[in-house]
Amino acid sequence: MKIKACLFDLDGVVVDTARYHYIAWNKIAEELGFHFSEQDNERLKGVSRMESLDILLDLGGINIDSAQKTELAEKKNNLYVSYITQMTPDEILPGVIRFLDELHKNNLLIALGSASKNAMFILDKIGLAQKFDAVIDGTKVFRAKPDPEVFLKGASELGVSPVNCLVFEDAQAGIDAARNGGMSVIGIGKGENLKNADFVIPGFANMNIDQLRSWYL
Ligand code: B16
Ligand code: MG
Repeated sequence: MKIKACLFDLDGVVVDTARYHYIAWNKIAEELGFHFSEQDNERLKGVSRMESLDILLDLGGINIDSAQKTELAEKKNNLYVSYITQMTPDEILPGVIRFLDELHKNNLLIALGSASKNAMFILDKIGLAQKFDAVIDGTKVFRAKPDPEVFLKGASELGVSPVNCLVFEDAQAGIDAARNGGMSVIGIGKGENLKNADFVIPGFANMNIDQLRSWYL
């Protein structure tokens, strides 16, 4: 098979931390005095913390200086960390562990490619840290998705050429990042929200190595 390594996004692919991000950002929006809907939250998926804040402030029509921005971002992160501290392995999305184990058994390498600076903390909480051969997160990258940096670093740490890498992503910015890095990409979620993925699947419950082999000969 063409694919030698799989790179997984974290939020929305391995776990559903988007709802914790939403609750935390919503509290910040409430404090600032405007409504922030779940629909608005879709725009923050896969986007870095500071870019997320800029989108939020834009939605609320709020203008503040960079020191205030840093303070708000820190406040949001403290809230977010207080939620993810409670996470357990039960929150791993269906089929993920079985699929990761199947990839390992078939000698494929596995990396995490996440925009989150909290990725390692979450992996520890859900007990998945040992399953990844490489972890690239928001503490190791300088350019946010759709820049391919996070996935290219993952490929390089694994020692696999980008053309032999397959990315699993739930956000358009992440799909674009994979494409910009010259990688194959499978979207997780609904097809109409994910353009330019090779295939789109609802999750890993029905995903297996035979399916991968048939798609990527
Ligand atoms: P943090 P992913 C992303 O994770 C989230 O989708 C996005 O909503 C969040 O703003 C970003 O991480 C940064 O997270 O504030 O924890 O550094 O989808 O790339 O795994
Ligand atoms: Mg994501």
